[in-house]
Amino acid sequence: METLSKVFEDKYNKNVKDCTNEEIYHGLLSWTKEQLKGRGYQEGKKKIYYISAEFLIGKLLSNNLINLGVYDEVAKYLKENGKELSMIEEIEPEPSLGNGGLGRLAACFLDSIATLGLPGEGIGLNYHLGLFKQEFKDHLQFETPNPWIQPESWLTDAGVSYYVPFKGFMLKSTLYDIDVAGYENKAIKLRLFDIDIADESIVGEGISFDKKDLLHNLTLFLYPDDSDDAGRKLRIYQQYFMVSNAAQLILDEATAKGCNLHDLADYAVIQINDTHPSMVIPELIRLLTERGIEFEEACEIVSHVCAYTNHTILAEALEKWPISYLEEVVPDLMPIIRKLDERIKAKYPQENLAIIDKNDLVHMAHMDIHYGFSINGVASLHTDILKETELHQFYEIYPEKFNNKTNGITFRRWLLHCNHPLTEYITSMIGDGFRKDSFELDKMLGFKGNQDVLANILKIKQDAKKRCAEFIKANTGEEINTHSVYDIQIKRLHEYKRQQLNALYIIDRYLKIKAGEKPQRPVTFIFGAKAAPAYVIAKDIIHLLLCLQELINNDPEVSPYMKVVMVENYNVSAAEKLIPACDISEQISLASKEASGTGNMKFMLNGAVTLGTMDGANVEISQLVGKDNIYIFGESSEQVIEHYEKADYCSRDFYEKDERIRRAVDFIVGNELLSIGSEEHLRRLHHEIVSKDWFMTLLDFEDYAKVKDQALSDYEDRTAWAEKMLVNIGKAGYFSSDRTIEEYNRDIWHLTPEK
Ligand code: 26V
Repeated sequence: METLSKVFEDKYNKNVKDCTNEEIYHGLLSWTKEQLKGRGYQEGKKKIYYISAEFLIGKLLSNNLINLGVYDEVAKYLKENGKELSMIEEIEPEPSLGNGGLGRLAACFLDSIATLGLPGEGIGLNYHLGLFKQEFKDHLQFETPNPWIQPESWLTDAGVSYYVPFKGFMLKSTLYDIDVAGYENKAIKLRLFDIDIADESIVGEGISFDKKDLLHNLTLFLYPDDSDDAGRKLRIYQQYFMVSNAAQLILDEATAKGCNLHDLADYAVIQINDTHPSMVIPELIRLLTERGIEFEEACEIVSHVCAYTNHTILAEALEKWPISYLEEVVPDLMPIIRKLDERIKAKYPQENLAIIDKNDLVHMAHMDIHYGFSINGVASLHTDILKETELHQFYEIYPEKFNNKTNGITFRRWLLHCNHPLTEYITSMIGDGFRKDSFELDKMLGFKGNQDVLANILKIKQDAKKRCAEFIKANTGEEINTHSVYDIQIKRLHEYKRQQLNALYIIDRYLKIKAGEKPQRPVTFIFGAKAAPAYVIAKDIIHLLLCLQELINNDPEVSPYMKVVMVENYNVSAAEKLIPACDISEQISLASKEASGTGNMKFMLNGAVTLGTMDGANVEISQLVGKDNIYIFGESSEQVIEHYEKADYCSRDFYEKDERIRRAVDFIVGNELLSIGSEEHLRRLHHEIVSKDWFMTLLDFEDYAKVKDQALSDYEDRTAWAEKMLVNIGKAGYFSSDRTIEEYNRDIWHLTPEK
């Protein structure tokens, strides 16, 4: 720790004992950056370029210290000097470069690529204000900017820039790198492109800004509000800026290593993370032809370099851009996209295979599938649905391109970093081999029935719940009972994820308590979620949750038995505090709609039991843990898909026929909530549920309530419950992103790992 002491001497002319926490954070930041550089980077002839509009990396200090193998040493050194590393972690601002699962997955993948010693890099954009910061006022969500870049940060100017051609003007880029350390291995780089003249001062009220002022706004926000044309066009500007820079960088790096462009596939493989980077395909073809390669050969080369991952089957999330937009924003690409489309139409005249459809919409995913060599889904059920339903017509012509890569999470962040007590306990039981080989967690299963072990696991959970209660108090002001069951649903707010189903259960329970039915143990229902700024119903659901929080927590008759808390500005740092404390993990999407989910895996790894539908990776979790260690409810994906095909689901039938459902739904517009909340929001939500309910909440309500009651009653047998926790932890090894990345490399990338 001598070099670290010296940093404080040199930087502040002080002993670490006399430094403020801010000074220690900045000292640690520059010291850690040096350590990372000293490690060196994974190198190799062929590289994976993971291009993504989102990298939800979370705070980096602790994670870097863990991966560098110096966390304990640094913590001890600080402690000896009267400082607490956990307090210093609080100083770091969280980069908010993602929305949810897709961005967090990209971050977990970088950790695993580095850990496995694969040459690679992530490529994205350096959004100055990231995703918005969420604030609650009058039980409503408000959005404000989240500036996270400080003068000293994890970003390093790479000294690289390119010109990106738009219609009538060029934009010059600057590249910033963030080092991502492998666990006890070298680092790789996350490369974030930026414009030089991004100007935060153009942001007005909330997160409003002039969407047409591209010279100043291009890299300000992630996913600016796309409810209007200017917003949608801005997204295309951002996407093209990202992929044009990426393509130029990739060609430069390859040629520097001796590539003659004809053999590009020996130097580069590109993973297209959802369709946001899909324009990299025509852009690479454009650049290759500019550098003297014939169009036909350029298509062939690119088709051996690009692979596409699909992350959703929701129609509204599958990008289709009008030709007129692309003509306006990226005129150099449109002739290429037309040619790509004509080649396909000549061979496959069916309308549903076309890149450009009869309404002049460009289907980005179709371009990826025709001109990429691999297409994968993110959980086994999701890939089956792609093959059999959503993309069936493509599966018929390209069966060999389709493959599954079930998502995973990095155990460095989601166990070692966020849950030190559990990590230490597991290590004391089975050694530390699981840190490199996650399947070793399996050894935990040998302790089934061991009363001491089960008691210790319960104690660790109880301590985590105490720490979590402090976080909740600080975040929401609410006091929660640490002996209550912690039932947690944290994820983006979306109708298909069905936070509203959870809310209806809460209302039903409230009504029972009011009617004198007192439950045996209190439950705390914990939520965290951001709604897209233009997503009206999602914001109405937040309003309902916040009104329920106010009503229930302040009712002395009810609050001893249940509380509701909605964490403000849910993000990675909040997740790290909530997940270790969870008893029941809510994974209740309408079957077939959640491609995978990754929160489900984080909860399981930390000893929570899943309450979920047979959707996404829940299916694989249930196969692994067995039916005694998971709570499954609701209709199957086949049944749901059939309801959609036959259009035979009618929520009003359920509302009219079922008294219990009707009472819960009508409570949304009853006097209790109307006296707290806004009539407009509550009435709109009520109407949505009764007359639309696109995601079939009422269909699954009865079974959900029944199975949830069962879980709560089973919780009372503490030993039996601890055994469920043990099995969940022991079986979580499969969900390490190291396993996922090994599979990507084995089946798609074919890179040679460095030792
Ligand atoms: C995007 C949008 C944007 C426009 C408004 C509606 C909407 C709805 C959904 C999405 C999702 C985009 C893709 C995505 O984030 N998928 C998530 O990817 C995770 C990682 O694979 C996976 O675990 C989640 O199940 C999946 O939802």
